[in-house]
Amino acid sequence: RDLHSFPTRRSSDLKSKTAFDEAKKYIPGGVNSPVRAFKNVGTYPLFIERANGSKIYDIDGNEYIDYVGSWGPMFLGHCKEIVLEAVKEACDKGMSFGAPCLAETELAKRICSLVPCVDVVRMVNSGTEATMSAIRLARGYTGRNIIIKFEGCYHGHSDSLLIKAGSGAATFGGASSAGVPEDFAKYTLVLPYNNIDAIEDAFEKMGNEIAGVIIEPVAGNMGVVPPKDGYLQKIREITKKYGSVFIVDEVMTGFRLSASGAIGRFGLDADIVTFGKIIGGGMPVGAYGGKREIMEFVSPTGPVYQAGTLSGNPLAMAAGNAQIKYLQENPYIYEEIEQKGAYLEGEFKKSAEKYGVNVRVNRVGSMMSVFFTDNDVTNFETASKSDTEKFKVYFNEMLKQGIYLAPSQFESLFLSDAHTKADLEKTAAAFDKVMEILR
Ligand code: KE4
Repeated sequence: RDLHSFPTRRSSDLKSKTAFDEAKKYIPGGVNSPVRAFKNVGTYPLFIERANGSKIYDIDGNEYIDYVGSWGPMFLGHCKEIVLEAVKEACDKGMSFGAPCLAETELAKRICSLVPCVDVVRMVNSGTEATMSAIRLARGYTGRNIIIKFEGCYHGHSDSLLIKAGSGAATFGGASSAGVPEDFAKYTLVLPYNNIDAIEDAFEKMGNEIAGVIIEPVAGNMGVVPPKDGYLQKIREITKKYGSVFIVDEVMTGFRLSASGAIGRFGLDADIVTFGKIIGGGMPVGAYGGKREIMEFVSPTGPVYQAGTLSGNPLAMAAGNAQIKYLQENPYIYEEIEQKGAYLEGEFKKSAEKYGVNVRVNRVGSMMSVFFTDNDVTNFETASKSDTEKFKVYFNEMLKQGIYLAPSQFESLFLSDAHTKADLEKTAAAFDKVMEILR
């Protein structure tokens, strides 16, 4: 089948096309974050008018079941009453003070009470700020420069983390973005995910120069790739042995993969944990926290500077507190969402099998990806062997059936508490049709 010939759009969302042309006159690429431009799926994006529960509605009034959920934050679904009420109430008292407020302490206490290895936590405004600060803290605390990250993991767009893998496993790579001085790359070592030998080699070679290791405990930015059994625990062991800081990036997985995130799901110990997305309930919030003796190196108690005008602002804290509090009071959500994920995974696998389409479905809890490949996907190298032309057809055919997925093979589908059985059945039926097309 010539997959290139598939029409990528239906005619019922032309207002979005016009809106996109207009946006491109004033915003780079017409978007405020690149992945939203739908470049990877060969078409123009939908402009969203509103959302509610598991649904989003474009400016043409079309309804979609939303599996992006603002890339993770909308874990309780859109317009969750308890979150909206909290934000409206906070609004009436003032949007931002630039001074301490009780809501900051409340959210910090919630995070510390839920994540065992977090004694102290600092609020920032995005996941990027959280990981950028965590890296600076690891360097300031250890007095070392080298950071290890993993190929296919994304931790936001700070210079030290926009680095691509080198040719050999333990060789330094180069910048993965223009504008990052090559000199920066020499302090970031990029290793293959799920490869413990590569870590051991790197630490044998330069362990005493390594400030820290940062990892997605379940990768969500190369598509979903779970850690191999014992892999994360091994990294914990090695970093402890060499006095390096172990940074677990839970911006995506935090409070999603369990009431205590991946840390709780895997019984992990980390020195620093970064957060974002769900802790903001849809408002711009990031955070980094960890062991007291490390966190006290952060200004004003220590020499590592970090600051932010709107960090911990009362509106964002109101949204974050409302969402996290609701999760604390309704732990059944985690079992339920596990079952929703298992159902969808099962239905997808059944349909692919029925039509003989080679896919791998990787899932951890409410995070899932469909890779169009016939090899197991355990790292970036195997993920990048997927057939992105087939993904493009999958994405656009699902969209035509009212299913809104992340517009890239290298992203995750996100289930929320708001997705109903009917939503999942409709999604499974839509996927079945796509498999028939792709057989
Ligand atoms: P933000 O700066 O986008 O809030 O967070 C950066 C970040 C850090 N760590 C992890 C594990 C992340 O997944 C992210 C951001 N995730 C992407 C989705 N793959 C955000 C979507 C986008 O870039 O528009």
